[in-house]
Amino acid sequence: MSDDARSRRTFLAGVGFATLAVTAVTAGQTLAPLAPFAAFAPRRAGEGPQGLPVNRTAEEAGVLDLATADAWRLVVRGGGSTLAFSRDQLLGLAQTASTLPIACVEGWSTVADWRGVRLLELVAATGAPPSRGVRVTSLQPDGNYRVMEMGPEFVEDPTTLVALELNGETLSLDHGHPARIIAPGRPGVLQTKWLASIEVLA
Ligand SMILES: Nc1nc2c(c(=O)[nH]1)N[C@H]1C(S)=C(S)[C@@H](COP(=O)(O)O)O[C@H]1N2
Ligand SMILES: [Mo]
Repeated sequence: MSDDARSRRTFLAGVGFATLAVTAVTAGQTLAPLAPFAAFAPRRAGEGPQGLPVNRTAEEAGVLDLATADAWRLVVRGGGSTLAFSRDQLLGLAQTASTLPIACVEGWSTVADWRGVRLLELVAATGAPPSRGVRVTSLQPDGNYRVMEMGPEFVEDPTTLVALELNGETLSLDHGHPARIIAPGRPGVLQTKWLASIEVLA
């Protein structure tokens, strides 16, 4: 065993309790025993790409290929129609800025500047009435955060976005590229990253 590996092992033995505690509070996520520890650094508030911590990276979520594919489209279903938007097409729609926090139950909350298309506008484009909830599905193949539902009060809120930019830059892969949801007053778990589709609920 190399010196590095040995000191790492000693170090990890010392944090056994902390690792256990983190595993317990993240129950429901499928994580290898040491994975939560490895993810500590980027979860510290104020750190991470684009000045915002990362809850789960694109690689960890298994979305790298789909999230970087030219063929990616955001599918929006409602009012009897199915629309598909490329990222460029979304950027061609009216862009709205929202300053909203991500508040993670794991103990951090960071305010960020988001820019993108109002969810309300995408719902309206299908012809569906605005006072409906939506079901949002991520590119993620599995896991608890793959599907999320949002009530009409959030759909109608003009600050709720399909975000394309974060803190003045193109949304990074780990923060949900090509597009993610950002809505006011919702727990971080519901701020779905790596969008695949949005369905207007009946
Ligand atoms: N698809 C998907 N969206 C997700 C998650 C996830 O694991 N998968 N994590 C959620 C959680 S728990 C939080 S706190 C935020 C964190 O967003 P950030 O990593 O961009 O800071 O994303 C949310 N959106
Ligand atoms: Mo979170």
